[in-house]
Amino acid sequence: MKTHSDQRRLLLRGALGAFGTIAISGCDRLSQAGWFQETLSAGEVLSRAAHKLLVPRNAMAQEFTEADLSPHFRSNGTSNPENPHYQSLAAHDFKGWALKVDGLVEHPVQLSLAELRAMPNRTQITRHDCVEGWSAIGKWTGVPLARVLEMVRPEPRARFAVFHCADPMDGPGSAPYYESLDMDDAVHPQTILAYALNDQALPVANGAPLRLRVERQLGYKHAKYLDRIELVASLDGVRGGKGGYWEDGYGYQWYAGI
Ligand SMILES: Nc1nc2c(c(=O)[nH]1)N[C@H]1C(S)=C(S)[C@@H](COP(=O)(O)O)O[C@H]1N2
Ligand SMILES: [Mo]
Repeated sequence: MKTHSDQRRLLLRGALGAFGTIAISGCDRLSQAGWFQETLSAGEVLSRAAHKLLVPRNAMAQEFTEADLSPHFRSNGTSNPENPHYQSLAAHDFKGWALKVDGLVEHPVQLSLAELRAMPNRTQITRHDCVEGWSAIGKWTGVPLARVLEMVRPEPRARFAVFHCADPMDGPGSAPYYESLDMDDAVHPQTILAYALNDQALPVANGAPLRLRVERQLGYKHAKYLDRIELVASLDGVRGGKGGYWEDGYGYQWYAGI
């Protein structure tokens, strides 16, 4: 009898075979097409296609119980943004802070923490997997991104949500962290803008006052210290064009499904 993971392996082999054939026969034409080289590498197209085939876009990430919680949810990457504006907001319990949501939307908004907390919320206990090789289980509470998108009414040509953060990555004044999702992942029920971790206000080390949780993707997709969500038609015009800080600078995969 085949186990679930055997079935997944067989499916994956089938998918790789099919895409492999297409990739090989179409290889020359593809490598001549400039857009192909500039947007996604062949490996990235393949892994995204295989991931979509194995995990339907509406599949839910596994959720856990309180008994599974990690005793301490560690911090990674920025743990305290080197940004004077952020520091003064933090010193006042983020009272003057607001999340901007704009770009290709009919109704741009700015939402305070109190407004976000008054919206419908979702709590989920999930496992965070960092590409550096550690995992932790945490309980997150926040507003489903889908609710915020309903409020701003994205234009039909909006295809990606870009998350702009408050932490400069190379010292004060440098370009801040950023990430992006396509609309399928943006409206997924477990994609939330979290303001609480383990029933406490989100700590600064984990992205206060608001951070993204996108549970079917790797840790670096979960943008902390959210400042602005911008809806765009294409990632080409955003910073390096690859959709995120690690993608632009270090060749990390944009989709990063787990
Ligand atoms: N703004 C911002 N978001 C970020 C990062 C960062 O450095 N800055 N690091 C990413 C990485 S690599 C991981 S693993 C998680 C870590 O989240 P944590 O600090 O809550 O553990 O945040 C992600 N989001
Ligand atoms: Mo990470």
